[in-house]
Amino acid sequence: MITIPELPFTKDALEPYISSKTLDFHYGKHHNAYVANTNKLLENHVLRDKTLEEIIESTAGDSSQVGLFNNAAQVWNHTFYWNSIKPKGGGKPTGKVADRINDDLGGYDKFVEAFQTAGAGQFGSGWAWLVENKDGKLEVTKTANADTPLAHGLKPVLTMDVWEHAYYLDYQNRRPDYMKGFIENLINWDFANSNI
Ligand code: MN3
Repeated sequence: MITIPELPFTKDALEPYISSKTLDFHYGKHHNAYVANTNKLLENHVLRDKTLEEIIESTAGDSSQVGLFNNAAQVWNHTFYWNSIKPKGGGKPTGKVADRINDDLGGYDKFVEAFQTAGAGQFGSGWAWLVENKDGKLEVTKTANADTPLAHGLKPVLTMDVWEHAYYLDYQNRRPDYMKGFIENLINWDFANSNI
């Protein structure tokens, strides 16, 4: 049985960058539906007692388990996304993630450029990520639809949802404006630091 974690902030805490109305739908409807669908697909399933991470890793790349993978990965990605943001976040990082961004990505401005390019360049639905790659270096990447770095042996550090449901009520088609608000005002660098 998979459960939906509580949001780590109140629904109006991210305004004006993400509205409470968006969170009503994004958390209350979309994330919730992925949880309900995952539980339905797990009924009588051999993986029903496994953790969410184990379910994702076991079903990745298995064409007979696409529905379970997609829903389980979306549950995980969304929980990671809520933790990736906070009220009065964003701007330049501090701590070890700042040092690692300097060493591995060439500095904060390069990170912003790469993260924006990943988010804008994801055609259709998907996610932009800061991950730690197999060589232990930070890297910016993107995934399509429900796909997640967990399925590729990469360690997620931070994510930005670029599905239209993440921003359409607030920004309509202006994905770059949503990304700007996200990067400058919402990124939870404390969470990123806790992941490396
Ligand atoms: Mn979403």
